[in-house]
Amino acid sequence: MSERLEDIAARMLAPGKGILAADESTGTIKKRLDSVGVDSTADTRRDYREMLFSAEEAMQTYISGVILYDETIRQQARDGTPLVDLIARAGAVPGIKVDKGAKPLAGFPEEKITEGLDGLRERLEEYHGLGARFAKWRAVISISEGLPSWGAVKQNAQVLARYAALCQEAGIVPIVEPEVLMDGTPGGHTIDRCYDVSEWVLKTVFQELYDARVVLEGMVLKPNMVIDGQKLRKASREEVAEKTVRCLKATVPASVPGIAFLSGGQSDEEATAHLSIMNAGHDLPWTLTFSYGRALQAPALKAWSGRDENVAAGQRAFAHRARMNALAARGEWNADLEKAA
Ligand code: 5MM
Repeated sequence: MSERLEDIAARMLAPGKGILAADESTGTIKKRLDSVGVDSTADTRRDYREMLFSAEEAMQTYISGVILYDETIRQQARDGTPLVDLIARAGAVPGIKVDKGAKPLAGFPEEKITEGLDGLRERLEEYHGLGARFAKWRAVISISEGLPSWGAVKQNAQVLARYAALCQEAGIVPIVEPEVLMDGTPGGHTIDRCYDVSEWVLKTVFQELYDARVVLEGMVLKPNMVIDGQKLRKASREEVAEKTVRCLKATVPASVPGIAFLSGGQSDEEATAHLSIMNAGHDLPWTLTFSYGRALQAPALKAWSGRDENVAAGQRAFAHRARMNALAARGEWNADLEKAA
């Protein structure tokens, strides 16, 4: 019998752990590898991800799940072990990105819609067979003068809901990721503008999830934090935490078991600090944790830089960031821990 969605979600939201987003598509991982002078090939992408997934301390102690890309879920470590098995052996849940990226939305210049619903039922069945027990779909909403439009918000929410319903049918927990981008507006936008758009998007998403009969107890939400544009950063860490919690309480039903944030381009330490303040200072109806890509991987990527002799250093850097974020998931992080390390 398949594991219940609620039980998979509980494993993904294990106390004091969080999710590693390692689902960069081929174009994005190329940019990441380029940044440390490594050619992006199937082998180097495998080596990099093998370095992360075989990091015992990080994976066993702080990571509850890993989001993979289609190529990675089919790859093997150098010794022939499927990468999915490395993840499962560490006690983490393997997951898969199933969207096919954000494409221009017809009729809505400058806005995007995430594609990938065609054939999704069959792909989910295959991914389940390959070991995935959760999936991820990212919708992208950009803020600028007069945008987003209602049409773009609504259509992205509808697609997220169709995806989530198909996942649950396949015994796969959907991570629902409506990302309001931090850097949409060229001149930057305020935190209050981010609040308004995030609230609107989340309200719409939960209405569509209800209409699509998605079981909220069997999903995980992956939202942005409520934060001002990167170039305009004025809000204090406390303000970001307070406004994010307020926005989520206004929009996310308590039957959702957990919320795992994206980092969205925040610095490693900012992403950790914000999460910790939210968990320390608030009474929350859901688990609040991380599902970071860049904010978990950046130091590890740099320390590794494509060299076999740096694998241990890369794994140490990954373990450090994972530990800091795991402490934040308990509300127990403080800046001195960074310095001490
Ligand atoms: C890991 O990056 C994911 C997207 O990759 P593509 O743009 O190549 O499809 C991304 O969806 C990621 O899972 C989330 O945005 C969280 O990552 P960050 O870096 O924002 O924490």
